Amino acid sequence: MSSVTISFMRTLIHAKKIKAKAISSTMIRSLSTKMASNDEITDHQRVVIDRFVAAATAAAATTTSSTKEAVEEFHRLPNDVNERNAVYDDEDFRSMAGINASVRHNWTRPEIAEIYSLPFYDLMYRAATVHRMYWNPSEVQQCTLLSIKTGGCTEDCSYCSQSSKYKTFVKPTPTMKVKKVLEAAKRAKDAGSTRFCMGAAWRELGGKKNAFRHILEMVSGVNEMGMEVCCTLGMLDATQAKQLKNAGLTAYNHNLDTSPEHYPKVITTRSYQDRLDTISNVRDAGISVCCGGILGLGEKESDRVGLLQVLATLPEHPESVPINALVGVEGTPIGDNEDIKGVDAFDMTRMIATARIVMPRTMVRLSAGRLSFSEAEQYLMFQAGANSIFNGDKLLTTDNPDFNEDQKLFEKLGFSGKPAHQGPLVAPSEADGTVEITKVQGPIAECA
Ligand code: SAM
Ligand code: DTB
Ligand code: SF4
Repeated sequence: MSSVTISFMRTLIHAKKIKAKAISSTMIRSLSTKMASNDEITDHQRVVIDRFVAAATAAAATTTSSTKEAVEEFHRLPNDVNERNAVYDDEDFRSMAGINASVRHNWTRPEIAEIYSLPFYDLMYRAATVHRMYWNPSEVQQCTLLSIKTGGCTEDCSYCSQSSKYKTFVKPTPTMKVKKVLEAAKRAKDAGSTRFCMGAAWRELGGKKNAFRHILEMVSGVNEMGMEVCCTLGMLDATQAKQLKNAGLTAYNHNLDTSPEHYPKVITTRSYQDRLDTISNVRDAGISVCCGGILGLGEKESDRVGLLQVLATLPEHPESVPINALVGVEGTPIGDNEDIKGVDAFDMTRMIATARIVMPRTMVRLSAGRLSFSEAEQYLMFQAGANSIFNGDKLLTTDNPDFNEDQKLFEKLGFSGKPAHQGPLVAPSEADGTVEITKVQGPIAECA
C-alpha cells in the first residue's frame, strides 16, 4: 500500500478536528482516486481500504452531532447488524500474525474439537489474534440484569434455583410492577449501564396477556431512557417476538445450554427443538439473538464442542453467546450432585476461546459464575476473546461480583464499556491495515 494512502487513512481516522459529515463524499472520492491510480496496491490491501471507506461512509451518512461524537462515531461500525454484515458481504477471510479466520457456517465437530483441544498456549494465541482482527479489545460491554418475575417456574432445568420442582433458597415472587422496573433501569443507567436485561422465570410467554402488556411497557420505557433492552422470558412465538421488536427490544436471550445429546439429561420439560424455534422467531423478528450455554452440567468436552457446533452452524451466528459457569444451587439435582465438580478456569477459558475462533463476529459474554474466578482468571477469559459481562451485585437470583469492584477491574485492565445503540469500535488492526482482508472474488467495489 502506498505511503500516501496509509497516511490519508490515518489522517481520516485520527484527525481530531475533522467532522465526519465533512469527511464523506469528497474525501472518500479522493481516496478512491488514489487507490485506482496506484498499480502497486495488491488485492487484499485494496479490500482493507474498502472496509475503511465503508465504515467511514456509514458514519458520515448518519452523523449529525458534535465533532467529538462524530470522530467517535467514525471509529464505529454500523449499529444495525444487517448493515454491519453488509459492510463485510464479500469478505472471504482475514489474516494476521500467521492466523487465518473467517465467518463460516459449515463448521464440523472434528474441526471445532481440534481447536478446543489445542495446547493452551496455542489456543490463547489464536483466539486473542482472532479477537484483535475483528474487535477493538479495549471495549467490553456491560449489561445489568434484573429478575422481574422470580421463581415458581414449571420447567425442570436441573441447575436452576427458580424451578418449582426443587426446594431451593428462592421464594417465588409475582411479576414486578412496571414503575419499579423502570426505577431499577434508571438506577442502572445512572450508574453507567447501557444495556438492561429483564429475566422472568417462565417456560413461555404463552397466554399471559396481561403480563405481556406490562412487559411491552417495560421494554418501551427502558428504550425511551436511551438504554439497550434485552429480555429472557422463556419460549416466544413469532407474533410475540414481533410485538417485542415493535416495543423497542434490542436483544432476546434464550440459551441452548448444552449439546443436543446432553440436553435431555438436564431438562425434560421442553425440547432442544423448542429452543431452536424460539431462536428462529427472535431472528425473524429482527431482534438480536443472544444464545449460549452453561459449563458444569456434568457434560463431556464433546458436549461443549457439540453446543458450539450448533451455534456456529445456525443460519446466522448469534450476535452474542453467553458462556455461563454453573452457580451450584443447593436443592437442585446438579447443585446437589457431588460427582459434578466446579468449573475449572482453564476449561471456561478454552470454551470462550473456541467460541471466539468459530464465531469471530459474535460478542462472547462471560456470564454467570464470575464469583468463582479470580480477577486474573477473568483476565485470561477476556484475553481469550470475551467482550461482554453482566454487572450488578446480583445476576437473577444468585450473587455476582460487587459493581464497584468490577469498575475497578475495568480500570485496571484498561477496558471501557460499550455505549448504547452504537456499533462496535472498528478493530485497530482493521483501521490501520495490519489485518489482511481477502475478498471472495471480483473487482474493487465502487467506493462513495
Ligand atoms: N426462564 C428463561 C429460560 O430459561 O428460557 C430465562 C431465564 S434463565 C435463568 C436464563 C439462563 O440462565 C439459562 O438458560 C441458563 O443458561 C442460565 N442459568 C440459570 N441458572 C443458572 C445457574 N445456576 N448457573 C449458571 N447459569 C444459570
Ligand atoms: C445468561 O446466559 N446468563 C444470565 C442471563 N443469560 C439471563 C443468567 C444467569 C443466571 C444465573 C443464576 C441465577 O442468578 O439465578
Ligand atoms: Fe425456568 Fe428458565 Fe430456570 Fe429453566 S432456567 S427452570 S426455564 S427459569
